[in-house]
Amino acid sequence: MIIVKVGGSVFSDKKGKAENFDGETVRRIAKEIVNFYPREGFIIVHGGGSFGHPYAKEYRIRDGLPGDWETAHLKRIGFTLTHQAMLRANARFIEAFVREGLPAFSVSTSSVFITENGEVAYGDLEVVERLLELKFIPVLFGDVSIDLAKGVEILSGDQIITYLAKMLEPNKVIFLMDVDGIYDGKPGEGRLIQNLPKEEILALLERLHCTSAGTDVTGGICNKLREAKKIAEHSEVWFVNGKVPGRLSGAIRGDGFGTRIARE
Ligand code: IP8
Repeated sequence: MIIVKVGGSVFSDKKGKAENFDGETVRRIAKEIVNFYPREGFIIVHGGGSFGHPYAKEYRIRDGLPGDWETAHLKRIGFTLTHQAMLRANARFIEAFVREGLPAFSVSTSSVFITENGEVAYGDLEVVERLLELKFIPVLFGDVSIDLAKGVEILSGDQIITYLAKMLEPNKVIFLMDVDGIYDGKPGEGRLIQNLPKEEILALLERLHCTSAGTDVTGGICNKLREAKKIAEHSEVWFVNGKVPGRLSGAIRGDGFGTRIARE
């Protein structure tokens, strides 16, 4: 089984209009998967892109639920609006996959996971496992979450993948991004790292100044790298350009162009 994370910047322009969706790219991703399914099982996890992130920022969901009624009430509304925006993104994914003949099935993240400070504290994967057995393609997404410490939180698709990798031990986890992989510098600049040993990730995080969050409410490339370090305990990890036709297929086959972190 392979887990594919479709980053928000692959299916939408994060700086563009609210809820813009690159249907052509998502259909092409589905077409690439058609060549491997059902010999290979897949779980898809997509990010927030121009759907979830603007609401999450506006309503400061990551700050948690405050004590006073007025502010908490507004936050509850924002929590719901963020989730609804993610459901709209998810519906677009399901439609595109089904159109290509893939039995993609929506699994609503916030109904399956509970977090503690943004990390999965509890996840019920029974339905996901049964769906896989029955040859469905579960499609999860970065979402809001009920949080044991803060009341409300954002659960990033990257955190979900770490949990799924730990529990389900996939053959591979593939992160689709809008750049060719992990760079020894700013994304898209510097040298592309084609083979990244797990034990070098910490030093790379320091070189990339990954001490503060980027533009995403969930921390962009730094968060991905931190999660990749944990995922590599359970699975091979790839970072490839999801905007370029054939790169996903290459990563699935194992001879692709991008960054590979071998499973240790
Ligand atoms: O883009 C964040 O998911 P990510 C989801 O995978 C929301 O980090 C709701 C902002």
